[in-house]
Amino acid sequence: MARRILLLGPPGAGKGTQATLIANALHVPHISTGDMLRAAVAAGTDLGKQAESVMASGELVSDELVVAIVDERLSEDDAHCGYLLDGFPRNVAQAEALNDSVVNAIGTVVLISVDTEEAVARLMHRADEEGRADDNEETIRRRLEVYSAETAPLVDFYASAVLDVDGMGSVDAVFSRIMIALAKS
Ligand code: B4P
Repeated sequence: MARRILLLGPPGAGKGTQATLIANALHVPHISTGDMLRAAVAAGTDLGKQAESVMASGELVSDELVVAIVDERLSEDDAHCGYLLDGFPRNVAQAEALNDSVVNAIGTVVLISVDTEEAVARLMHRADEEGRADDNEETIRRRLEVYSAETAPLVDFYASAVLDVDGMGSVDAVFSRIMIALAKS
């Protein structure tokens, strides 16, 4: 059966980290809008030029742009047998657009919950390691505000499909919790 999974959680919850592990374990493509947007910025495409300053400020890139790249990605052959969406949808308008797309049946939503200060600490640590343009404290706090205002309402939007997983602790511990929750779902 096709597994269509969506990962939700604030910046720093470990979505990107866990998505890689889950996608490998379940043999489904990992589709990350953050990764696709960063690749577009690095390649200097028109999309990247439009997204770069928005991402650096911690705001959301326009729904129109993001929905278009996700629609295109979901129409590829490897997504027909399931996928793991990481970072999309980011607001109710994007969730409604996903409902209207051809491969719309989200089966399970994994919500990774962490304390705000833990999320900030993880992202500040990544800033030291990787130097991502949006990993400075001011932008991190703005991203967390945007999450609360725009993305957190998706927990109610998907209500009955949501598995709430504790994201505190080691990467391995969180991964085990997610796999146990998915196996029971
Ligand atoms: P994303 O790339 O989605 O970034 P993020 O939410 O900040 O989380 P990320 O997945 O990278 O980090 P994670 O929590 O795994 O988005 C970046 C920007 O792109 C957005 O601000 C927005 O501008 C734009 N964007 C993306 N999607 C969009 C959309 N749909 N619509 C509009 N705009 C969009 O990990 C963080 C750090 O924690 C890592 O360093 C990791 O190593 C560490 N970590 C993870 N798990 C840990 C653990 N258990 N213990 C310790 N450290 C851990």
